[in-house]
Amino acid sequence: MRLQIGARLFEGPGPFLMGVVNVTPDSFSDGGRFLTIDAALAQAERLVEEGADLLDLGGESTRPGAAPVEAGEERRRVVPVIERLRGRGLRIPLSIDTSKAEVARAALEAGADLVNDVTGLADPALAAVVAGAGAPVVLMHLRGTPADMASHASYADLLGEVAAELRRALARASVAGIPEERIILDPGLGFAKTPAQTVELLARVGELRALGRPLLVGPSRKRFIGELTGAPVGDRLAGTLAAVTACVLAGVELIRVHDVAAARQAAQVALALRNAGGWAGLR
Ligand code: HH2
Repeated sequence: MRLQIGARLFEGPGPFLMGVVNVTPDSFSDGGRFLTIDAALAQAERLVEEGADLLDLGGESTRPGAAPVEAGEERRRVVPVIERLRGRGLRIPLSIDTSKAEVARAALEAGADLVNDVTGLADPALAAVVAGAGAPVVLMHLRGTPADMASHASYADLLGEVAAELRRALARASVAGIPEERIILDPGLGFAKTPAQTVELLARVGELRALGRPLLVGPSRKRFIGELTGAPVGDRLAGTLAAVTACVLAGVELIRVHDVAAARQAAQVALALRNAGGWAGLR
């Protein structure tokens, strides 16, 4: 891959690690918000020390059935974190995980470099913000919304349909004036996919490299790992590392994880295995 994201040129096959910073408080009080901002800042700095290549900040949970968050509230959660990270001189590229145009605009103005949209630009207003800012963007595969996506997990040809729908997302971006060179594609593990479909998608994710764009994959702590192992969400690191290994062997360029240090170690070993195997065809 070759893509400028903020101050950094991401060049070569990677893998590059995107560290997850969730700014999603249970409390909506101001006190809760400040506590959350401090926690998010601490988490961001920890992930940078662990070797994250970029950070993904999110102010709304996309878990199935999660309560939707108003744009104003989402903005108030993430913008101060971006401002304070930039205020501390942190130069690591920052991604904003949002599907809302208003949140993306405010985050980009505050210093975010990349928009991570789990809906793959379903909203033309968000596409216009991305195009206007000249920002790179992650287009993830999703059907429906995070609230109702489970009812859309029906495929006759899983890989073929995901690839076709990602191509449609690329077309939406093109119509909005976003050049293809700025786009990263993501198959959306667990989004409108059953655990079994998620496993198939992960096993065959290398086939999506035919779409010609860098791939981002987010396996971290997801439900398919729980279904396979019985492990609760707080105890899925080992399963996550197996999935990280699969991503690296498949040539995935960007991997979204909560546990950066552990993922880096797994990725280093997997990369050595990939290189020893004479992997061909990496961009
Ligand atoms: N997964 C989650 C959120 N955002 N973005 C991309 N591009 N790809 C993903 O796989 C992805 C994503 C869900 O993970 P998490 O951040 O742990 O959960 P939540 O959305 O509940 O904060």
